[in-house]
Amino acid sequence: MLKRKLAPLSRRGLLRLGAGAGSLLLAGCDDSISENPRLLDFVGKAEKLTYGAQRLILGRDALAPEYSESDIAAEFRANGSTSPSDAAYRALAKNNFADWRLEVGGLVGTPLKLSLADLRSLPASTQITRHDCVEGWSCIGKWTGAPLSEVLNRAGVLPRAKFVVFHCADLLTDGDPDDFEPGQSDSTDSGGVAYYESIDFVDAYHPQTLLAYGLNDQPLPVANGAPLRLRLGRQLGYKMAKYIMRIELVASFAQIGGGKGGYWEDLGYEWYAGI
Ligand SMILES: Nc1nc2c(c(=O)[nH]1)N[C@H]1C(S)=C(S)[C@@H](COP(=O)(O)O)O[C@H]1N2
Ligand SMILES: [Mo]
Repeated sequence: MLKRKLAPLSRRGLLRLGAGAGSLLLAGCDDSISENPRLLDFVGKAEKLTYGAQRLILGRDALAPEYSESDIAAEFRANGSTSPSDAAYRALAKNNFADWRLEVGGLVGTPLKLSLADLRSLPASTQITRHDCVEGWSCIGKWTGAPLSEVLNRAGVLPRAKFVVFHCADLLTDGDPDDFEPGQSDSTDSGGVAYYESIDFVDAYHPQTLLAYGLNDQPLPVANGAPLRLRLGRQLGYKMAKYIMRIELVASFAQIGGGKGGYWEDLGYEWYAGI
């Protein structure tokens, strides 16, 4: 069985990836970083500034580039969990997610339970954008979904809320997904910790932030997070939670998981992964 971890967070990989403010500032530096301690120090500081720098220089509300139909990858690469073994999830998938409900709760005026049909009846948005994984690969896909803002506005965000947390169906152990293998019985999930992620309201209300249920004009495949996954224009792939079961609005994520705001963050990755 092939199990993979995310590659260690590499500055050089990140620098090569994107067209974001951080990489514009540091363009051309990547080959010499490891040999030059002062430059390394500069890059380290610049990375810590990324959250603020992106906002000051481009504006964190700036749009990510959108592409044309001819740029779409023939097959969108899947990564991390691709077939959750969780028994409840498998039962929902077997029934084409007809019984799945997205719970929206926490610091909201009106907790919601939304079916896929409910989500599809909200104003839809389609975008062709590039997904950048911290491991150093990119893939362009066409995503369709409901802007997260549409759902948040219906739930009514309470003033104390600072973050939006996405709770997922898949379980992982030390970075290894507990993927379902053919021949395995449906109830043999071996446990682990559920994937989760969080964003702030700059990203939550960004117009390219979608709760996506469609990929390349088809229902979102299980490998890419069916029935619903987050799409962000301006952050790395690991922020884009797949297999979303519940959205929770919180004032702090100190009490959630390991307290760092996400599954990979709890293992040492940056909470803000701007591109
Ligand atoms: N629930 C969940 N979401 C996840 C992951 C995961 O393992 N579980 N992996 C993340 C990573 S590292 C990436 S690059 C993308 C991969 O999305 P894809 O499978 O559509 O390529 O999902 C992100 N969201
Ligand atoms: Mo990733």
